[in-house]
Amino acid sequence: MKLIGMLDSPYVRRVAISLDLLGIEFKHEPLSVFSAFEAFSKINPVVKAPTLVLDDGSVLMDSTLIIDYFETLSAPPSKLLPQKSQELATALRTLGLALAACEKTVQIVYEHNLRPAEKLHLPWVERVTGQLLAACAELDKQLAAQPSLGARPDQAAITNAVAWSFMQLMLPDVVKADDFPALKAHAVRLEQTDVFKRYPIA
Ligand SMILES: N[C@@H](CCC(=O)N[C@@H](CS)C(=O)NCC(=O)O)C(=O)O
Repeated sequence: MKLIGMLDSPYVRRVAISLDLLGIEFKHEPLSVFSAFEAFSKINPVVKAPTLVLDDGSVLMDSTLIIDYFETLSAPPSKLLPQKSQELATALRTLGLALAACEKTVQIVYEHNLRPAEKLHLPWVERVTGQLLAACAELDKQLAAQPSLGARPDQAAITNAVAWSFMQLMLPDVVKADDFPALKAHAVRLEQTDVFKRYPIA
C-alpha cells in the first residue's frame, strides 16, 4: 500500500499518522501535486494529495474518506473515533473545525502563491481569514475547557495538532500563536510524540 503526497499537506500528514496509530503498514511517496504534477497524474489523474493506492490497485483520495476506510475496518480497541453517540458528535464537530481551518489556510496560500498579484481578490482573502480565525477560536475554546491529555491521540486530537502546525508553517502572521494558547499547547505536546516525529511536517 502506498500513500502519495507531501507531509507539508495537513491532509497527507493526518492520514500518515492515523494509519501508523491504527497499525496499518504503508510506504510513503512524497510527491508534490505542483512540482511533480506529471508523475502524480500517472498514479491519480485528479492529482489530489493524499492519494492512497491499496494493495489491490484501488486508488483512494480525500483524507477523511481514506481514514474512514481504515477506521471502519479496524477493531474497537484500535479505533481513533469514539463509539458512543455523544462523544462521536463532539469529535466530529472538532474535526469539522480543524478541517475547515486547514481548508481556509490552503485557500489563502493558493490565493497568494498561485494567483497573479494583480488578480488577488482582497474581499475573498478577508472573508476566508475571518473564517479561519473563527475556527481557531472555537477549537481553542474547546481545548481550554477540555484539554486532550490521553497518551494515545484520537482522530480529533491528531487533526487538531496537524492543522495547527500547518497554520503555523504557512500563516504564522495571520494565525498568531499567542492568541490561541490551548491549541498551541496541544500541538506542541503532540509534536513531541514519536508518531508525530515519524512524519515531520518539514
Ligand atoms: N478534502 C481533501 C483536501 C485535499 C487537498 O486539497 N489537498 C491539496 C494538497 S494540501 C491538493 O491536493 N491540492 C492540489 C489541488 O487541489 O489541485 C482531503 O481531506 O484530502
